[in-house]
Amino acid sequence: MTSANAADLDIAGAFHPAPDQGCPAGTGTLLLLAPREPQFWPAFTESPEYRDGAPDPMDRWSARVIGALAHDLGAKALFPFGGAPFHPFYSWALASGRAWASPVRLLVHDTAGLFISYRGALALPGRLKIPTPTATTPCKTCVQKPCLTACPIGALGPDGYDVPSCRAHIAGNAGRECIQGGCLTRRACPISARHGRLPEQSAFHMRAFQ
Ligand code: B12
Ligand code: SF4
Ligand code: SF4
Repeated sequence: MTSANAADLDIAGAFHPAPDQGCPAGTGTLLLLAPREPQFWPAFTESPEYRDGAPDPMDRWSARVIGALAHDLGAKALFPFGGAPFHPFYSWALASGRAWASPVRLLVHDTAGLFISYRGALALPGRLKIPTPTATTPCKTCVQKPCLTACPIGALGPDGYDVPSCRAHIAGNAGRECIQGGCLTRRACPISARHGRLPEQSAFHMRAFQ
């Protein structure tokens, strides 16, 4: 969709939701939007939201840009942030057929790998023709599965995510590598590594998470 691309976003997945999939009533098609890399970060850092120094610049950028797209397309904009109850983005990602649960539970996406992060979604009233996803989970053929061992403290592993341990680690000196370049587990995935996300963008998210 060229209007998404013009906004430095990509359609990272789409599906025709069933009534029980948490979409607004009457949704015919749900489009999941993610940063278009590598141009997203330079474009975002030029935006008024990044420059005004107020809190949550990326969420405010997403609300403005995706809100405008929704207005132009007669769609409803939905966001992964904004407080509980959250829209079920993880489940929507699985429904798109372009993202899967990785061995560490984080989503792994066909082109973004473990770096997948959605900025929002568009709920359209009509049933758009969408390509049938052809990819299968890359984890099947990833022999070494580096995501399972990359976290130096084992906070992300086969048993899921130990959030307090991760937060404690990145608060100290030993966690500087995670803070400055992004989560080592997410970076270890060969698909993430090919994706083109800039380390500055990961550092921005890690500071927000911290
Ligand atoms: C709460 C939340 C967190 C919490 C708690 C997460 C936890 N305990 O696992 C905290 C703040 C810790 C967190 C951290 C991060 N999160 Co978060 N988070 C969310 C959020 C806002 C809500 C999740 C939720 O409750 N949904 C409602 C439930 C009912 O719906 P559902 O998501 O479909 O439910 C499924 C999942 O919960 C899943 N599930 C169950 N157990 C686990 C455990 C893990 C580890 C995961 C990933 C999923 C998962 O199973 C459910 C059924 O399918 C979602 C966005 C969203 N709206 O969903 C992002 C989301 C899951 N997070 C995301 C991201 C990017 C992150 C960070 C990487 C942010 C960052 N630093 O850049 C960090 C991780 C830190 C790191 N090591 O890098 C992405 C997904 C990334 C991925 N590849 O999987 C999402 C989808 C947001 C987005 N913008 O795309 N997050
Ligand atoms: S490192 Fe391999 S096993 Fe882990 S998420 Fe990436 S492709 Fe899947
Ligand atoms: S951010 Fe660092 S400590 Fe936290 S899960 Fe990732 S690699 Fe482990």
